[in-house]
Amino acid sequence: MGLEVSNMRIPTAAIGLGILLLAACTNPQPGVTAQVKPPAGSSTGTGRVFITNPVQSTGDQSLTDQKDSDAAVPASAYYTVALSHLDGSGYLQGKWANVRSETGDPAYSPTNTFAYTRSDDRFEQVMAYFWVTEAQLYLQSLGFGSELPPVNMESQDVRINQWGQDNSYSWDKHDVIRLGKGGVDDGEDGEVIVHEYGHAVHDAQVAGFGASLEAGAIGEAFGDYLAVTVGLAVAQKYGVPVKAPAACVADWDAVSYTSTVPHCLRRIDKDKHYPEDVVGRVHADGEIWSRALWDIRGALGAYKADRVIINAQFGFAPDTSFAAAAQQTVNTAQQMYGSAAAQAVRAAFEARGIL
Ligand SMILES: [Ca+2]
Ligand SMILES: [Ca+2]
Ligand SMILES: [Ca+2]
Ligand SMILES: [Ca+2]
Ligand SMILES: [Zn+2]
Repeated sequence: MGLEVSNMRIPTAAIGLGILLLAACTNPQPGVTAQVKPPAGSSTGTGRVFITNPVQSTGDQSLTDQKDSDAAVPASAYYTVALSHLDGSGYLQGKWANVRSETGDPAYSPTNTFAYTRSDDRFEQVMAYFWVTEAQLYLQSLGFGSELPPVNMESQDVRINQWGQDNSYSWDKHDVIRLGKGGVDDGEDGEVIVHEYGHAVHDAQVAGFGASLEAGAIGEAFGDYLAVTVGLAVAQKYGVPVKAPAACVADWDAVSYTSTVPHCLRRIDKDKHYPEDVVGRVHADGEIWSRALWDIRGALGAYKADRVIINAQFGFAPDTSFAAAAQQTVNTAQQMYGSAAAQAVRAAFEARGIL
């Protein structure tokens, strides 16, 4: 199901105005608010979030949006977490994420305490800050930025806006993740946020990545895979149960669009095979590639698999084919972990008909 508008462009004037207005309302006058800012150097705080989303953590597939009402989601779906790497301004800006919203007030706390419920637009801002930061920290835990080259190791801009449809997308030309509010607000599902972060990762690794249908499908597939692998790592870190199939992507965002259970926007464990299951749409065709990534994870374990998968992406051409990208991934596995790992990666792509 293709619910993202990729390649969308916004009139530059509108962007400029939006940024001006945002700048006006999120940058307090020096001296006016200085006394209520967090103490200098206060980079940590707390936030209230979903992990990864309410359907996955409660196992209740009957949850629905109910027009963004607090009553639609039980209190047990909220988790209080540590927020890290804040810049001390009192806003949700920091070393790895820079969140601005075009709806509602910008979340601000002189004590870096950000506890909101879902009907408050500031809740999605906290979600965006938390999940983008966690995604970058996960990449760093794999060695990217130390032993391996950095991957999108910068304060990623995120914008939340009120567009009518479900239209989250990563706008590579301006390096900004946009989260829409169609159906369930996109920012209420950690897997939607990390999926978009996956596009930012590709954009950071290979300029202009996604210039062919198969490259576009790889982009969607990797976003789905990253959403799952980061989501599972964070759930484990905070002791949050996973009560939906692990391979189900965006369980909560999907409730507005799917009628069968479990609600999944897409899955990364489908049995699609190349080339007969190709339909010419990036999200659907991506399910061929993401299944291969899922199988690599099954064979090598999350840590090795994710290091290989992401490290290989540095060598993908912007308009790569499935076959070329698969071969690059096999070669990377060979380089990093030797023949047995390379053979396991090859087997995963062979099972999809890609190699
Ligand atoms: Ca909301
Ligand atoms: Ca970026
Ligand atoms: Ca949505
Ligand atoms: Ca999920
Ligand atoms: Zn996408």
